[in-house]
Amino acid sequence: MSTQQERFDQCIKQDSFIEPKDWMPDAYRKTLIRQIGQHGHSEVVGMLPEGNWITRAPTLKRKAVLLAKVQDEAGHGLYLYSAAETLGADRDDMMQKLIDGKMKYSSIFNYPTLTWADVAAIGWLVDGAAIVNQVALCRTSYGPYARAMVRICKEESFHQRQGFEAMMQLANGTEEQKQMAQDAVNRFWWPALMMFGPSDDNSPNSAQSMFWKIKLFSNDELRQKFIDNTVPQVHQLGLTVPDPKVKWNESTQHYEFGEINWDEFNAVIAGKGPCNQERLAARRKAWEDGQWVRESAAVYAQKQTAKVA
Ligand code: FAQ
Repeated sequence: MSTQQERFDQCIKQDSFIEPKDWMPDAYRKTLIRQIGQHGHSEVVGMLPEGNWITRAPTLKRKAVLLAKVQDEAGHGLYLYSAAETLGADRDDMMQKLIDGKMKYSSIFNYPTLTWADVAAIGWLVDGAAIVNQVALCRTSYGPYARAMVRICKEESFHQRQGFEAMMQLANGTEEQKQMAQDAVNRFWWPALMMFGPSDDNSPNSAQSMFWKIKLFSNDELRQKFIDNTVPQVHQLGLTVPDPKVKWNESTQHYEFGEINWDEFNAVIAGKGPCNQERLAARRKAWEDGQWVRESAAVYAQKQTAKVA
């Protein structure tokens, strides 16, 4: 075994961070670019379902909060693309792969936001699920990814609270508002559980990613943690979980739950979800419309560099 490989293995064993200039196996680099790139794309595509409601938010306060949240997601995308660049990834190439459907983004953003309650449900459930996954990633083995996660988690935590608070208002409102809240939970509950990825026995990347400590917990472990956190919150809101099998198990100290529809998950990640085409068309348009901005920025940067020289 090469000295470089030994040093890398030692670093992973001792829970030290791998930094951009450190030697790393090609497959480790490739796995990180895949995961961080997909994560960045999820943040950016994730702006679309909620962005859909900015002009229709019910009050000025809700509009201001939603604008701030959507801007935060754009910022998260930028930190993550920057982290991927430290591994040698090219941002334009990642964008091209996204709009060509060659790079994934989170399945959850292929569902529509039909009512205002869906925006509340995304803040509460989707950001809630993202936090469970991302708190663990604050200790992932690649330094720039772990550090990006610390800031992202702080912001996601505000997102989750505003979503819960918006949901609470609906759940305690008129009968119609409560119905709207329940309908949003019914539609977003299962897709939120799918965010954690396939079950452990069907997750091809998990074993290697856990060996390298890119992932510190398995997909099923994190999903269970989310369910344990969230079922009591649903009850606190006076709503119901759309799963008749949800039941507290005293001996395991966890909630039991029903079977996830993996056919639906597989269809969504294969591009056949309700909004896949719409999401990619929106990103493609934004990328094309922004071309002149990128070109102008590059010319400006060149001129500034020439001035300094
Ligand atoms: N959607 O072997 P595994 C957010 C793919 S951020 C789509 O288990 P892995 C913030 C997976 O890529 C949400 N594809 O894979 C926000 C792989 O395909 P590949 C995003 C999925 O990587 C809130 C294949 O299935 N968070 O929401 C999904 O070890 C509100 C086999 O799966 C992250 O990306 C899925 N749900 O584990 C923004 C967190 N699940 O690449 C706006 C970082 C799996 O081999 C508004 N990522 N796949 O072709 C991770 O932790 C991991 O990548 C997992 C998947 C856990 C997502």
